Amino acid sequence: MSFKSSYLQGVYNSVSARNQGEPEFLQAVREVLESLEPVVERDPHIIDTGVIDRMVEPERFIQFRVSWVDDKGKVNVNRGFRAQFNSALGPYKGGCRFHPTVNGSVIKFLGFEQIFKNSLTTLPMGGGKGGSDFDPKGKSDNEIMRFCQSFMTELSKHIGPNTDVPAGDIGVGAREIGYMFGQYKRLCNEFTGVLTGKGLTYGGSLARKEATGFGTCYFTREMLTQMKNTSFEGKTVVISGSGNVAIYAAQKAFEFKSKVVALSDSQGYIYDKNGIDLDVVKQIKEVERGRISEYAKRVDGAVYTEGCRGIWSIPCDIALPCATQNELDGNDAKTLIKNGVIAVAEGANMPCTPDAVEEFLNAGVLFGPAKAANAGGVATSGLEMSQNSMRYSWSFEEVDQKLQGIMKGIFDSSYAASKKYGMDGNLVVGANIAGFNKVAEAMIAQGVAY
Ligand code: NDP
Ligand code: 2IT
Repeated sequence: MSFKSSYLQGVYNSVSARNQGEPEFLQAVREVLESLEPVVERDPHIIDTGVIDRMVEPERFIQFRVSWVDDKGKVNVNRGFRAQFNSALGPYKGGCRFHPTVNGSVIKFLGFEQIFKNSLTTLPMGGGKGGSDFDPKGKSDNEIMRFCQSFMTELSKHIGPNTDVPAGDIGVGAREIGYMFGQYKRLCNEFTGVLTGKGLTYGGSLARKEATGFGTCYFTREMLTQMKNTSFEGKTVVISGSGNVAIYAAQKAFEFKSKVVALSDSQGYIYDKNGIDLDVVKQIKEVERGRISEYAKRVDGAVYTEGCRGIWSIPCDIALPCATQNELDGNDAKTLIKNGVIAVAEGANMPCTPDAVEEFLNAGVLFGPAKAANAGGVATSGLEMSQNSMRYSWSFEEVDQKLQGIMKGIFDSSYAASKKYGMDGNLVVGANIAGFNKVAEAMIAQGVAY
């Protein structure tokens, strides 16, 4: 599809020429540029400021070797990345992903989306992302520790509490953050809030672990009440993934009196018509670091099916994709619509393909895009930074209250922007424009320096 604006077409052409072989990054850029059509139309002056041309190019992109020794004494080499995408609103902020599929394209798509997501939170955070193609699966604790230490040995040269503050993402949770924090402290001789998602004994924030999943449900609640005059109560919910985001989205969905009947991992999915028993899931995933297939062995009546995509064939009212990018395509969307889905919110980053998003919007399904719907995680990371700066910590309830306020604010500003720009109820366009406007204003105010 081509752009209406020849200027935006030119920006996209230049990004695709410069970033060949990077399909995820181009997908993320295309979606934002498409959303900016009404902005450029209304305010052509934005073209002369060059903000859009500048925004699609990372301020800095760091790639480095991470070598580490496994338990057998063998030397392994992985690749580490950090995309420091945009610092207009604050220090670069965004997670680190450890997964074998990580490459420059994946890190750039995530870093690019993070700019707008962080802007939507209203907290002072720029956008960044990092990670490695290291596969934590099947590694011993000591191997994880040695890898994290080697990764941080290089990363420490590029980050700092006022420069760039990484956090977790796929394959990076409290254990990995702990090892990275320890290594940063050792190298820099500084106990600072240089990472978020830290353990509660050394500067972590209460409710950070729960925040992304809870936030996705808070956002979905706003869509349901404000756009369809309904609620979670009595609804059937399907959630993909069974990691940090999926587990706490499921917990909040249960608290909101809906029934979560399915979860997945990269190999398959479980269906439990009685409603998933989250204590069993937490034991398997958080304590044993096992596979979701174990659930069906432990819970009567639960069924495990190989192949993660089949999860979208389960009839539901609300679908929350919380695993990974492009996990739900146009055909999956058609199946969900046929089965009567009323709301979809992206707990993961870019889990729905462009075809799927189009299907949902055309069918009038409420659709919460990732930048808005999963911003609760990074928002609470922002709250962790605030607490670290104050050398103080808030109670779980205080953090959760602030998170709820932020998620409602993100919904309100996205919905308002969708109306203002003539795309009433299209929260993809609304979130992109609301996020963009603040960053653009800050970049223009700061001049053309990079
Ligand atoms: P976790 O590592 O805790 O869990 C990831 C889950 O997704 C696992 O169930 C994993 O299954 C599954 N998964 C990973 N890769 C694939 C794949 N290629 N195909 C199918 N399933 C896959 O990560 P999180 O829960 O933290 O992250 C999930 C998503 O949410 C990601 O898109 C992340 O970017 C996004 N996100 C995370 C935030 C956070 O605070 N953690 C904040 C905002 C967004 P398996 O175990 O088999 O690999
Ligand atoms: O995608 C994301 O927003 C995250 N992985 C969380 C980033 C953060 O800094 O908490």
